[in-house]
Amino acid sequence: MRVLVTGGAGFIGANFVQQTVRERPEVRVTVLDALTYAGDRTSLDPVADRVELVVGSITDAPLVDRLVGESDLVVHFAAESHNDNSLNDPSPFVQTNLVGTFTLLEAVRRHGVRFHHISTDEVYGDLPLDSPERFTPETPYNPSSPYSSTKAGSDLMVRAWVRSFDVRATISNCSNNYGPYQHIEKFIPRQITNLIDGVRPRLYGAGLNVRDWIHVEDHNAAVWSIIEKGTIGETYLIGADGETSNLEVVRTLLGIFGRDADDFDHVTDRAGHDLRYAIDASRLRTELGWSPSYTDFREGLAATVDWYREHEAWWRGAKAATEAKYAATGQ
Ligand code: NAD
Ligand code: TDX
Repeated sequence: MRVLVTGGAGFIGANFVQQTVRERPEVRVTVLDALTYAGDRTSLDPVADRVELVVGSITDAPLVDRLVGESDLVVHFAAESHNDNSLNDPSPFVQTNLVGTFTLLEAVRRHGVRFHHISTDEVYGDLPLDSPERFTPETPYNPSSPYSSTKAGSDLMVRAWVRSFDVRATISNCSNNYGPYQHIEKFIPRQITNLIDGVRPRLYGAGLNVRDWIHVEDHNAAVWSIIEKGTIGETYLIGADGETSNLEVVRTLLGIFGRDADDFDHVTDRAGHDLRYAIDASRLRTELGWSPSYTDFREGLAATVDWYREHEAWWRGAKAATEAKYAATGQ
């Protein structure tokens, strides 16, 4: 089986490629990645001899057409993925998330290739802090940020291409991922690398916003379940019942580093900051038989801290520029 993985040098994509090569010797992987600031070819080093990396953009129609034509399956991770960046400059989000997904859809339509689209729970907007409500596949779309609105648009295109052109596609909307190889602009690795540097973690606003954390390997195992057992045209929500406030995450990290529980700073809140995400993943669990392996968040976080301690060479080069960008917005 020949699989084209877009965004395979990014956080979730690189984990997907490594897991796939480890667990599925019958799969031949080609990665298409533009190597933006968020992509890193060294994230594929452990499997470099088993993977072909093509450096290019998913908006490059002739390149995409050729690579899709040589594949049996496309797994589409490539995106501009950071909400804060989308508030500073939405234009690359429109290009990659909307135009790039359109370019891929047209190619899979032409070649009749199976497509799996990776998306986010943020397309559903947010939930109140103090409610038992969770997102389901029937929750109406209501995105808040330029990032989530472009992801929502890309999901809707996939649905339309399934209905109008019989494209064989599935969609998954996952909650917040954590684990190795996550860019240090994101919440958890930013705080871990701050703590390694002896800098206090930074919480947006009061820190009461809730995210539904899932380990990246559990996300990717769910993606394979959907590819192998999912129904064409369906949307699957992926989550591991990991609801935790940002304040609790920071306090857990402080505990792992042996620091005082109040050793953090509150900084300027994010504009339009979504309050709470929570996923009802029962379709995935009951229909496809998936369940997460990482069920102890503190243990998963501690392993992630170890990974960043042991892989300083992987993240150190981006630290100063990432923090300079945050300093400019008071965060
Ligand atoms: P990331 O930013 O770490 O990686 C994105 C990758 O896409 C990078 O390697 C980058 O170089 C590549 N890329 C960007 N623009 C490209 C283009 N035009 N052409 C080709 N490659 C391009 O992102 P991530 O956190 O790994 O997210 C991967 C996917 O998962 C995204 O679609 C995101 O919306 C979705 N998602 C992420 C999370 C999360 O918590 N990180 C949760 C749910 C869904
Ligand atoms: O320094 C910080 N302090 C802080 O309090 C940063 C960087 C973030 N935060 C807060 C904002 C959010 O409430 O932490 C929470 C998580 O922030 P991010 O890591 O930026 O993630 P989020 O905005 O929730 O989006 C993530 O999950 C869904 C991914 O980046 C998206 O790609 C995915 O779709």
